[in-house]
Amino acid sequence: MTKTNLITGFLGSGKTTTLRHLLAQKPEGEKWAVLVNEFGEVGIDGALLADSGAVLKEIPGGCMCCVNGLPMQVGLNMLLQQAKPDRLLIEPTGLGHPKQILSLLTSAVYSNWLTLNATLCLLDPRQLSDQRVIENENFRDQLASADIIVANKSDVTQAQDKQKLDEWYQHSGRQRLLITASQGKIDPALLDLPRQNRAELPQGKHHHAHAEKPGLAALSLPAKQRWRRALNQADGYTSCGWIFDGETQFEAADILDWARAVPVERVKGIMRIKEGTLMINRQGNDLHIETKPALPSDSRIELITQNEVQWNTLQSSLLKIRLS
Ligand SMILES: Nc1nc2c(ncn2[C@@H]2O[C@H](COP(=O)(O)OP(=O)(O)OP(=O)(O)O)[C@@H](O)[C@H]2O)c(=O)[nH]1
Ligand SMILES: [Mg+2]
Repeated sequence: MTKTNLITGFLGSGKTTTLRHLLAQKPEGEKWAVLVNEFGEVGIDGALLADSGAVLKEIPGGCMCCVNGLPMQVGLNMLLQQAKPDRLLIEPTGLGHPKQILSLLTSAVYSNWLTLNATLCLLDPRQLSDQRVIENENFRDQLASADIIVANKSDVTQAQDKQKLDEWYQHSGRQRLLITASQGKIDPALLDLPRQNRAELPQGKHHHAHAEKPGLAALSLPAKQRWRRALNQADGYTSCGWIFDGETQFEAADILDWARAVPVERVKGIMRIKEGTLMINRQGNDLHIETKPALPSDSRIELITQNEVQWNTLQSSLLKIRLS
């Protein structure tokens, strides 16, 4: 039986950061697996977790319960039966449907393969002051379905955010653990806490607002194609992502200016620059970058927003700043 945790949380709350921290503490000799599910088609988090030492499976292109159920089950079965990991950590998209995912994971199909432990929900307490976020049903469900709320980003949390968090916690009714963290640095022992929150889970199939699609592989480029774009839409959000071939390079300053200026809520990218790899991660106005000398095999960047955006205009400016 693989010990399994669902690590939920809204867009940009720090799920992947937390996974990276947890994976860095994996005991030697244990095999861990990660199933990472992204709203966008191009898949960025998988690349961020690629050198983490875990067996990795990606499900891009929408919430994992909405991406065609069968390939998802096949992927999960393969992961459990072939890799036989000691531990499985699942990151659904920040726009995912936690109740439906829990219902899937607790279904008979998996009962002989996994033990579902505590569900962790990452929360950026500042999101409690964002009307568009608190009205989002998925955000509310993520908090409601969690056993442990990780109030992350304590380094940037102000007194008023802390107050909102306390108010929310007091009114949240059900008993669940609340812990504070920065950079997702949580105690891995939390993963062994049992699942206690049995909040009403939906029975049967979730009604999907968009067409089911085959998932299970981050988008790639056909041979000889220099770049391509992929759009996805669900629950009032749109993602637009681009992939560029391994020959294409960008100037770090240009791509950062572009990423800062685009009128969207979330930007994630892994770009090929002259110096190596530039990783871009923007949530709202917070921009975080990392670089490493190794070159990525391609460049990929993804935007997620509730706004009406002229994708073609953004695309033209992105294509213009390519170096080759
Ligand atoms: N200041 C600050 N930034 C953080 C902290 N934790 C994560 N971040 C940053 O927040 C951004 C989003 O973090 P991710 O870990 O990618 O968030 P996520 O929940 O996986 O995002 P999605 O998968 O897109 O929903 C990144 O730029 C991180 O560097 C923190 O404790 N403090
Ligand atoms: Mg993530």
